[in-house]
Amino acid sequence: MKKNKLFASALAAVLLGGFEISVAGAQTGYQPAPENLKAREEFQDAKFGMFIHWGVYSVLGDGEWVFHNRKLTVHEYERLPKFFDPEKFDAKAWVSLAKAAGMKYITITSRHHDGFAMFDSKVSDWNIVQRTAYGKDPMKMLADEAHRQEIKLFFYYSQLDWRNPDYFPRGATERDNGEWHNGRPDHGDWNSYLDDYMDGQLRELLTNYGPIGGIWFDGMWDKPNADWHLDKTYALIHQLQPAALIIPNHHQAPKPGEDVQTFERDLPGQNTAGFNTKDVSTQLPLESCNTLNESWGFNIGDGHYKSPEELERMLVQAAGNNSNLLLNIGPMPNGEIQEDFVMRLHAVGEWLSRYGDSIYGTRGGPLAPADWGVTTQKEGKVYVHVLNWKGKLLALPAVQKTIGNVQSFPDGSAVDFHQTGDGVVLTLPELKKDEVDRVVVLTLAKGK
Ligand code: FHN
Repeated sequence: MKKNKLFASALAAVLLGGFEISVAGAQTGYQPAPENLKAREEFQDAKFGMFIHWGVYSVLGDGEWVFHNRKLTVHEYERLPKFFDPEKFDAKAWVSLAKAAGMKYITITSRHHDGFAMFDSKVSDWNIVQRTAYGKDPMKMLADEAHRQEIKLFFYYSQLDWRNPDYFPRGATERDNGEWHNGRPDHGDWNSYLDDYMDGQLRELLTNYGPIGGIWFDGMWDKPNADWHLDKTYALIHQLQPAALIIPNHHQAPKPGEDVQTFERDLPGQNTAGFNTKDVSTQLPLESCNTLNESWGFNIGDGHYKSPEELERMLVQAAGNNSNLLLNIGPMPNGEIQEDFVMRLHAVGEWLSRYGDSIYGTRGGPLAPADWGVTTQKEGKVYVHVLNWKGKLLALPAVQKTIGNVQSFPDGSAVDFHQTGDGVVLTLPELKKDEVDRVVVLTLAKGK
């Protein structure tokens, strides 16, 4: 899509320009609190989350980068909130949909690059309560409902800001070869932007919404060489809610103070998108985010929906790469989630109701992902997810422990196998019609 090309080229410009991308001053000496370590484990167990991009940009049905892509001025963009009145927004329906899809957490844009707070902020009136006819705080409604339905809610927070004059000097997206001047003055107070505006809003998000899952940061890549005062911001978050996870989408190796490493439109380490790092943490939980169609924010012309089968495979691939999948939808400006998303999510939820045991609570399996598929593991079991193998016999590399028995999953029928020191040969169950993932579970003999 247009935005993605622009985004990729902005990043490529930074990379090709020979800059060493570095984020100065992360939270040095950070020791995660016990509740943070517990939250990391729970995060890994969760495996599947709902990503939601929703803001005043949704009104134009052209994605969340419309401010930038149409080269609008701040003055023009400021008219947009007047048209945002999501009278059909129903927090219960959104949370229930995530649960029906088998998703175990939700990450929503509390504000995107337009800087517009989708929550009741006292730091600035550039927020949903004060600038829209709607006048309510959907983040509060969602947080309350998420607590009621016992699902974790994370707030996406864009550090990049296309409206605030103090976001100065400007980053790569606005310089954009000098083609976009959105009318901001050529001066601003960067320190005040970070310490007063951004940290002020983060303090609100971490105090007014009950316990939250964490903060999902995005946008540092716009000014890769700036001092983002991460030391201060990360310490503030960990002090206000020690269990809250910091998940930065800066496309680099993790910095001290960060709790999860996330990858955009990519499996960990693969960098097919061209802007992710190939450095994969062996310490932190991993996450991979992707879109259900091709857009993040509501895009009225994007009908490129992934099928339930593709989504299920994406989730299996993520789990087999020891990662979560955070799957995005962009609700409509009236607050409804379009049926195209709803029915696909229900289908995935139905599949997970049968195959979930081979996904939830697992970690990446003992065998490296291969052309035929991936493995996951938990509690003395190895789940072999055969995604791409039509033959009857499948030869796997050696599994360190002795295998007690092998069963087809989830039906439990016995599967023939032959284990030697060199590997394991499985006689695979027949491929059923439309089966997306043939799962075979190896139960390891105790103590060997
Ligand atoms: O520019 C954003 C984009 O709009 C979207 O929010 C994605 C989600 O991972 N992150 C960006 C770029 O990395």
